[in-house]
Amino acid sequence: MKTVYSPRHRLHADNQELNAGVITPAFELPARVDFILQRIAAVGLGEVIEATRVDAVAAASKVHDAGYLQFMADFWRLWLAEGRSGPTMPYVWPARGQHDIRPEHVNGLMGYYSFDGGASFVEGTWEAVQSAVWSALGAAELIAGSERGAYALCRPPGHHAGSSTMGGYCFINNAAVAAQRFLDLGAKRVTILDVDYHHGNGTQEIFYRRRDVQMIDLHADTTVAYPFFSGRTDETGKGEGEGFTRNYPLPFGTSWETWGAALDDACRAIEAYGPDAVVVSLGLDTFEGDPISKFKLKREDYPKIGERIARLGRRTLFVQEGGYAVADIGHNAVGVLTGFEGRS
Ligand code: OKP
Ligand code: ZN
Repeated sequence: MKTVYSPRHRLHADNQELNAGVITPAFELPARVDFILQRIAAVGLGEVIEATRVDAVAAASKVHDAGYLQFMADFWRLWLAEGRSGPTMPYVWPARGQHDIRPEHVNGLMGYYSFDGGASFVEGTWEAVQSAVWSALGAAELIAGSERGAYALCRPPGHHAGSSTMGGYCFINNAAVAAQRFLDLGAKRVTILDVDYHHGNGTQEIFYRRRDVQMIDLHADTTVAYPFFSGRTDETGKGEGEGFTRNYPLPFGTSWETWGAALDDACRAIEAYGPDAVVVSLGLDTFEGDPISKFKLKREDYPKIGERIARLGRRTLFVQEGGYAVADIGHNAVGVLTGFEGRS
C-alpha cells in the first residue's frame, strides 16, 4: 500500500493543550509520524510519496465554513498584531444562554471557532494543517485511480474538527475532505468508519444531515470520556441523514473481544449501505499502552482490524487520526495496513 505524507507536518510542534486544570505540552507530537514512517520502511509496506501542494482551502471549503477557514488563515497575523508570539489558547466559549455572534477580537474569535483548549497554534500550524489536507487528497487520488487501498499519514489529525470548530488537536477534518472528494469524483455513497478511541464529533456534525456519507464511530463512552457532548447511540442523523450516523460507545477497559464484535456489527451496517468507498479514520489510541486512553487493545489486534475492513471489499482510504503511545504507534498503524493487505 502506498503512503502519502508531507514533511511540513513538522511545522506544527511545541504546542500546548488544556486538560482538567492544567496546561501541558500537547500529546500530539511530530515524532508520531517518524515512528510510523520507520515501521513502514521496516516492513516494506510500499512507496512513501510526498504530498503535492494543492489548494487545501478550496477543498476544505466544501465541508467547512468559509469564515472559519479565513480565521485560521489569518490567525497568526492577528496574534502577532496583539503583541503575542508564544502559545495560543482560547479561554471563553459561547455556551448555552449566550449568542452565536462572531466577535472581532482574536481572543473572542478563538473561542468562537473552537470547542476546547486542545487545538493551539504555533507559527507553522496553518501550513501544517494545509499539508495534512494535501496528504488526504493525494491518497484519495490514488484510490480514485487504481489502488484498492491507500494511507494518508496526516498530521495534525482531523476528526474533531467540525464545520466551524477546532478542538482536540484538530483544525481541518482531513477524512471529511477526502470523503467529499470521492463524492465529487463520482462516488454515490461513502462511509467514514472512525476507529479512533475518541468520538469523531466533528465528522459526525459535518455529515449529520446527509445520506451520501454514512458515519460510523466506535469510541469510549462519552458519558464519561472526552469529547463528552456527542457520541451517544440515539444520535442517528437528522432529516435526510436520519439513519446514516451510527455510534458504538464502549466502556473503559474494552479489549478485543468487545471491540472486535462492535467492529463486526459496524461492518454489517457498512455492507448494508453499500458504499463506493470507505474512509477509515485511523486512530491507534485504543492501544492498551496509550497515555490518554482507557481501552485495552493489544499489538496483535491491529492486523485483525485491517482484515475485517478488507472483507468489506471496498476501496479504502486510511486517514491518520490519534494514537499517543509514540513508540508503539508504528507497529499498530502499520499492523492495520498489513492486515488489510492480508500479509500479517
Ligand atoms: C484527539 B484524537 C483526556 C483529555 C482529552 C484531548 C484529546 C484529543 C484526542 N484526559 N484531551 O481523537 O485522538
Ligand atoms: Zn483519539
